[in-house]
Amino acid sequence: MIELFYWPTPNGHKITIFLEETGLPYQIRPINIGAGEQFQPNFLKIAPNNRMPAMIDHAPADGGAPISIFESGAILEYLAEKTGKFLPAAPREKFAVLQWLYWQMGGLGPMAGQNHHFNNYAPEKIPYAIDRYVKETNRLYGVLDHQLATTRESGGFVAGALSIADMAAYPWIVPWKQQDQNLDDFPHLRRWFDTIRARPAVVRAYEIGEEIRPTAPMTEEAKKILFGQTATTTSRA
Ligand SMILES: N[C@@H](CCC(=O)N[C@@H](CS)C(=O)NCC(=O)O)C(=O)O
Repeated sequence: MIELFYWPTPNGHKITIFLEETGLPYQIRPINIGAGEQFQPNFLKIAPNNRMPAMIDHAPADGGAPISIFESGAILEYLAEKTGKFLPAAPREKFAVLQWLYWQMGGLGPMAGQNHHFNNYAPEKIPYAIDRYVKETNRLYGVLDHQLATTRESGGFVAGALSIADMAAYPWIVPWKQQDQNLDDFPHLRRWFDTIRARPAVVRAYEIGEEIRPTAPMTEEAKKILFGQTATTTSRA
């Protein structure tokens, strides 16, 4: 059984998509990041970066003690190896996937995240910051669109066949309007996006998110918890 510490955000959706795609049994432990639950001492023990998602595998393959993991990329890689799904074992094919997984972790996720912040949450509209992250998001969409054009004949997903690289990238394209992008400018990305969105496992993953998501918009209190954290925020928790 996988215990998943989760909140319905793009990084959270990555893992529920994987779990729904594979049918691996799991139980969600909601971590309400707007209420500061990411600072609970028990959570920090497994997720020292005070970010979700995180997970505990209570039945690891080696039969030993439970394994806990934080960082969505590491979780996807672990679960893919555990199940033998969505990450080929042969080095050539494996790294064709992993390079795009790390591209998402180091590029698309952080840049689109700053885009969301300055476009939607920052108390002042700072044109330079908005422009910088809207443009960088746009560049990354172009990179992905080009890659999807090149894999068209070999499966049509990021690395050819559907993989954890797709599951990492897709949730960060879902808010494309919020990111001030136009999916219709990227025909291959649009095709890929529509294909993934229609998958029953992806539909289920987002339904699960909707059941947990608060209906009210982010409160000022939640913004105080989420933005402006420093080193002392975690050490005081
Ligand atoms: N690189 C991390 C990022 C995780 C992350 O940023 N999670 C956000 C929600 S998407 C979070 O838990 N935020 C809580 C906070 O800012 O205190 C991953 O991919 O797992």
